[in-house]
Amino acid sequence: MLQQSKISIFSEAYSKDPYKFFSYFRTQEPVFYEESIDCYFVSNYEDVKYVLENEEIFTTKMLAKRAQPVMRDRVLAQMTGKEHKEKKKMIMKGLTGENLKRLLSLFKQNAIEVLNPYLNRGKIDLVNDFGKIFAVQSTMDMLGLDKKDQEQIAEWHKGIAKFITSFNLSDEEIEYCFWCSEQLEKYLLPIIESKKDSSGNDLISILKSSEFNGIKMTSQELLALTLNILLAATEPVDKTLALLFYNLLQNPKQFEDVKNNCKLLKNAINETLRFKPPVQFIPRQVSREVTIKGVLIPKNAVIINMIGAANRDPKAFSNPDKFDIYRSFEDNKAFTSHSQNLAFGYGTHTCVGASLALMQLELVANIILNSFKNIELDESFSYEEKGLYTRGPVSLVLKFTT
Ligand code: 2IO
Repeated sequence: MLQQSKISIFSEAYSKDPYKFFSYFRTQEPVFYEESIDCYFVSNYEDVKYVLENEEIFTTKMLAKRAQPVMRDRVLAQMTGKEHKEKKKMIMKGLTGENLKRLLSLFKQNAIEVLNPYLNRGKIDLVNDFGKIFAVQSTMDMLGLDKKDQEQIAEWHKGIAKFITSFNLSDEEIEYCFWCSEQLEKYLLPIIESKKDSSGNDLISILKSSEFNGIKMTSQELLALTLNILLAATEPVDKTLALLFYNLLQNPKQFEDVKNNCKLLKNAINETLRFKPPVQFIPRQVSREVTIKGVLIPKNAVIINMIGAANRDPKAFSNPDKFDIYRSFEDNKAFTSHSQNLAFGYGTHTCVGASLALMQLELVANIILNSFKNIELDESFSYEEKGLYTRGPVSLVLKFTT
């Protein structure tokens, strides 16, 4: 049996600050086995990239267990070949051209509406007063759902996110996640069924009116893709936004530069995603025995790519533990499937929403920078991050003038 790592990713120390263990993992235990969850962890940039690039050896088959039970059918990342290509195109249709314009104007409305009541208070928690609410509202607009149900959707979304982004859940917790997934199914199926073909430009309507191999998707398939988008478009938003502002506040010179030149926001967002990726783990399953850094990984084993650690690898980024928005000029493929920064993955299964995420974050950051002046962390606030699989600030209380 393989030796367990000397440091447990389930320890309190790791959960408090995973970043301080990354260099140890990369150099001392570049591939380690975690027995309690029967997974191999990979942390070097070159290895993570190699895994993500080779989809024949490193498949997404483990999603049948890790995602499908709460997604109710296959998600996009489980698909391969022509099916994956075509269905990805269908989703992209809802996120580009005229549909993109419409989405960005809806995002803008949502952002302004949620921020407005805080303007004369001079204080806002960017995570809990803004980010989480904005994320759910914007995703619901994308899917063409009625925002009157946003609190309900937010609650059920938490349950499915918990299932996919946790290890070692208790039976009761799993039952609760399944319950959330069932509630979402009960809520969404009638909506999916009632949407008329080619009547709308929301994602559910677009997917419903599309065909693959001349055949329409079943309601169950549409449900899974809807839940996939609900999760992927909601979960990382508040985290990335709060990390962006926190990183900039910690680096006043760079913050000044961004305020004086909003074109630098793209770099700041890319660097935020490199420095502290909100999605820390990307799993894969090996289709045959393979050896990485001398460690034999048996057929069918599950590998967890440590994105945070790979993005801090000095072999890929100079001075990696420094937040530096100017390094992003070197990443000329940022927000594409061949980005240097691995926060959105790499290759075939790179996040479909990457470029939309960039535009959404730019839009929100611009609104905040234009409406809030003299932004500072509130004195009473103490910074804390939470999460192993997805990770971000618990809250971010900002003081400002208008
Ligand atoms: C169901 C984990 C927030 C995705 C999964 C296969 C989701 C898939 C991801 C990201 C982010 C979420 N995996 N988005 O890592 O669609």
